[in-house]
Amino acid sequence: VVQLKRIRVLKPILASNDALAAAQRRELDKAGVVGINIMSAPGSGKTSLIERTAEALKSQYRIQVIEGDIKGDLDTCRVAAKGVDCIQINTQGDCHLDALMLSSVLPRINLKKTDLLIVENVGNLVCPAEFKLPTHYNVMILSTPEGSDKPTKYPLMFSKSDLLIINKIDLLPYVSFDYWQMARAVKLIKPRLPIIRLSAKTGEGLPLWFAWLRRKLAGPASKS
Ligand SMILES: Nc1nc2c(ncn2[C@@H]2O[C@H](COP(=O)(O)OP(=O)(O)OP(=O)(O)O)[C@@H](O)[C@H]2O)c(=O)[nH]1
Ligand SMILES: [Mg+2]
Ligand SMILES: [Zn+2]
Repeated sequence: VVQLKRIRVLKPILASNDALAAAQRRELDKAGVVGINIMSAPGSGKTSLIERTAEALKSQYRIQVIEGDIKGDLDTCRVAAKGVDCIQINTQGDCHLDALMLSSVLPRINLKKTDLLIVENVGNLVCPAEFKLPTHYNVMILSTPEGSDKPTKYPLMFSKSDLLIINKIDLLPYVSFDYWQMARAVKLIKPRLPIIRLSAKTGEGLPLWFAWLRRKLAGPASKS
C-alpha cells in the first residue's frame, strides 16, 4: 500500500472557516435555532429526506432550509413546494459549502422566527466534512446502492457525523449492500455513531429520524 503524505496548505483556510462558523453558531444559539447539516454523495436522498421532514414537521416547527448546489435551483423548488422557506446557494463550481457562503444568506433569515435550520450540503462524500458550518449537528446519508465499503474508503465524513442514515433501505433486496460489513467499519471509525435505516420512498425508519430531530429540538439550543 502506497501512503501519500498530505501537505496541509488547507490548515489556515480551515481555521478561519471554523472561527466564522463558531460566530454564526452563536447567533443561532441566541435565537434558539437548531441547525442540521446534511451531507452525502450526490443522489443519496438528502432532498428527499428534507421533503419528508417538511411534510411531517412543518405544522409543529418553523423550518428554514438552505440548499447548496453547484448550479441551479431544482432542490429549492422541490423543498419550497412542500411549503417551507428555502434559500438556494450556488457555489459556482465549489464542491462543498463553507461558512463564508452561509454568511451571504444568513442575514435574509429571521432567526427569531425559526426553530429548525436544515442545510443541504453539496453532494460530495469528501470535503463538506472539512468545512464547519453554523449548524450544530452533522447528519450523513449513505444509500444502499453506493455500497457497504464507503466507511472504510471515506472515513472522514463518518467520523464527523452525529447521525448516520442508511437510505434506500427498500432497495436492499436488489443491491449488494452488506449492512453488517458497513456497521462494523463504522464502529472502527466512530463506535457510538447512531445509525438509522430508512427509506425516504416507503417511509420506513422516518419515525426514528423524526424522534432524533425532536430530541435535538428539545435540547439546550431550543426555544422552549
Ligand atoms: N428507491 C428509493 N429511491 C430514493 C430514496 N430516496 C431518494 N430516492 C431517489 O433517489 C434520487 C435522488 O434523490 P435526491 O433526494 O434528489 O438526492 P440528493 O442527495 O438530494 O441528490 P443531490 O442533491 O444531487 O446530491 C431520486 O430519484 C429519489 O427519488 C429511497 O429511499 N428509495
Ligand atoms: Mg439534493
Ligand atoms: Zn469541496
